[in-house]
Amino acid sequence: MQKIPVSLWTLVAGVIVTVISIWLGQNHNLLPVQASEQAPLVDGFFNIMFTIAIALFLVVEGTILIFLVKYRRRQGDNTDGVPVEGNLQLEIFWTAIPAVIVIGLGIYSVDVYNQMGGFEPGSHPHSSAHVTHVRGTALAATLDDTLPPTTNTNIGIGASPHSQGKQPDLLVDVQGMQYAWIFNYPNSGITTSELHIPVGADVQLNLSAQDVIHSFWVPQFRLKQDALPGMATQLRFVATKPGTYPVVCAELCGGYHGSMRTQVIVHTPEEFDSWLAQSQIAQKQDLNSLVAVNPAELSTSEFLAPHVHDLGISAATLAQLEQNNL
Ligand SMILES: [Cu+2]
Repeated sequence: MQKIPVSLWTLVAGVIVTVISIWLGQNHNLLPVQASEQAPLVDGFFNIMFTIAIALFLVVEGTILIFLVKYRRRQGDNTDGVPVEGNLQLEIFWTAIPAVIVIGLGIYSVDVYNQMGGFEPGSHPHSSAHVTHVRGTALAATLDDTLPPTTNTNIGIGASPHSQGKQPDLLVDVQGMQYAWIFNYPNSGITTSELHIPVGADVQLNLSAQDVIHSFWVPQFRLKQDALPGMATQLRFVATKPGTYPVVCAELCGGYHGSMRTQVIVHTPEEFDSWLAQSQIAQKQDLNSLVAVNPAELSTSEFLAPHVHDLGISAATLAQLEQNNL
């Protein structure tokens, strides 16, 4: 049998490794659904890194396995192995390849970060707690009494290259504390424990922390931003898929850090408008009208009225029963 040249089987192995790596890099199902404009950028970067990692794994582990079999000690062979010492060309080769990969990934990551808005935090007027821009000069506005003092340092994810110079559609002040998130809508006066936003809207979160460092993380958005005591941070994004996604505190912040969770509800624009209207009414309502009812003061039919559906009888039957009992 004729021997297959090394160059040929190296080529075949290279093609197989490339095909497997590219396929797995695109079909790994390791990440949750993409629900923000930034998510595909992050995933594109992750997939490239994952593809490279699989290729390296296959080449290194595959070589080990082939060598284990091919160069195993045969029966009766008591000779020493071949003494090999240094190979300059090989060393240059295996230093140059990782260097090129790491520099390439570095440049790509900077581009992804720029596309996400990482280089433009703080380029826009904020809510009352932060800064106002007057003819190009940033003037510190008076701080809201209810918020901890914040500096004008702007850290986080700001406008993406295509939203630069534009006002966000929705501003939300987000406060982290041990062990909850509080969302305040400065333009409509609503305060909630869950974040509600409309799909497709350019949302800006102004984050602060009351006590220790917390981190606002929505895995489906592929976004994570620290909330720092005494220092303003921000997170600007566009949600692209209606749904309910978890908000997780991603910075160990104390004994109940693990329970510091809530959710972000991405509404259709119509749903969001009605939620906004309902919340405004609910939060303005006179609290006296919401006082609990003392059941002892109710008549039997009044007391049973909310339960007639579960009892499988109609209100009319109930009235009749009561008549009969009197
Ligand atoms: Cu926390």
